[in-house]
Amino acid sequence: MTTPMTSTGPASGPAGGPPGGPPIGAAELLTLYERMALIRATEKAAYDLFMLGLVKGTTHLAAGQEAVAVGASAALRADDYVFATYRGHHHALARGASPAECLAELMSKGTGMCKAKGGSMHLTKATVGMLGSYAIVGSHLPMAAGAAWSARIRGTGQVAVAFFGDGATNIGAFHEALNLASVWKLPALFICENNLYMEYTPISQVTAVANPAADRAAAYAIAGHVIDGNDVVVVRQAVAEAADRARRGDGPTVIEARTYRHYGHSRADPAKYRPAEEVESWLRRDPLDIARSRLQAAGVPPTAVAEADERADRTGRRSRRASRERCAATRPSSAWARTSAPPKASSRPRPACSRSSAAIGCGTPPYPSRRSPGPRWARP
Ligand SMILES: Cc1ncc(C[n+]2csc(CCOP(=O)(O)OP(=O)(O)O)c2C)c(N)n1
Ligand SMILES: [Mg+2]
Repeated sequence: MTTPMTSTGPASGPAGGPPGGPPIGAAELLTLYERMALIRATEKAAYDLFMLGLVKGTTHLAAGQEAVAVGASAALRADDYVFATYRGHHHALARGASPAECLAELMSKGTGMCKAKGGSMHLTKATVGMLGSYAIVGSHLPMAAGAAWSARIRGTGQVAVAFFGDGATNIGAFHEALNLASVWKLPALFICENNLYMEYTPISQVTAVANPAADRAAAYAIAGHVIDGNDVVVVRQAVAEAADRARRGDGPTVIEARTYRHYGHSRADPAKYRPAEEVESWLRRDPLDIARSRLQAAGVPPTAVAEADERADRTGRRSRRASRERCAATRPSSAWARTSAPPKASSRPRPACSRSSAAIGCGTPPYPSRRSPGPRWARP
């Protein structure tokens, strides 16, 4: 049954400040805020490196969706399993991967998280339970069910989490995974990051139900919840409850977290298909702003928040610099030594533009300049 646990996003609920949420200590809230700020800063660095032509292939940035990964990770055990999509930077970083190893992986360096065997779309770090990012839409949901099955057989109490997009709910693997997870009461969490679009298509135009993941959960006798995916506290609470149920042996849960990507689908997408008012309403509900409102309400001094921002930005800048230095100083990963076709230097022409991400809009404007303040890092 679909249960709205809390407020949904602006398309179906009130926009603005955070709803009344579960209790969370001010110190933990500040930690979660800083983690989101760090992810934002790391993706800013990824954007800059991409514009300099240093990232091989493309990137799918998750700016705007950080609260899902950070809130969920805060509710998980260190040994739980996480599976993500090609839009998986935030999940890897939320699980504890370092910005430097993430950026180095994007640049196909031997110092990268997967020693250049993965790249942006396949970030994997088993030591933090990040069991991979997958480019084939929906493919990792049955894998997460398999990991959950393994955990149950071994009696470890671990849960397996699959993060996926709204588009994956129209793929057969989504339905196969939910069905088996329910039949076998697997300790699995299916967390849909419903950002309203599958590539350039509004999910509402190609889906028979309003809540593409949560509404379908009922067909498999799984509880489905729609939550505000931009509120890190709401996500943390929903995932904590679902993980508890799974560990108790009560089976899987579907959580549909409504959120929005600030950028286009990938770095090639100017995202002009999104109505300006829609973009504006979601930018007003930036997960960092919502967390900041919560921090203020919790009495955390603005100086502490500013310090967290500064630490996150500094780490992002350092990681970017370190990755570039390594780029100049080290050879590509030995991964390529085992392939017959070594990677070509990126031949794609990059738009002529400022080297600064403050100038986003370089032919592929991801943010609606003039219509909104844009992302935090690009604001004057
Ligand atoms: C099986 C399969 N079909 C099509 C594609 C091409 N494709 C790549 S991303 C994407 C959209 C997925 O949208 P969604 O699941 O909502 O994730 P989001 O990008 O919004 O995070 C599609 C159709 C693919 N990678 N795999
Ligand atoms: Mg989507």
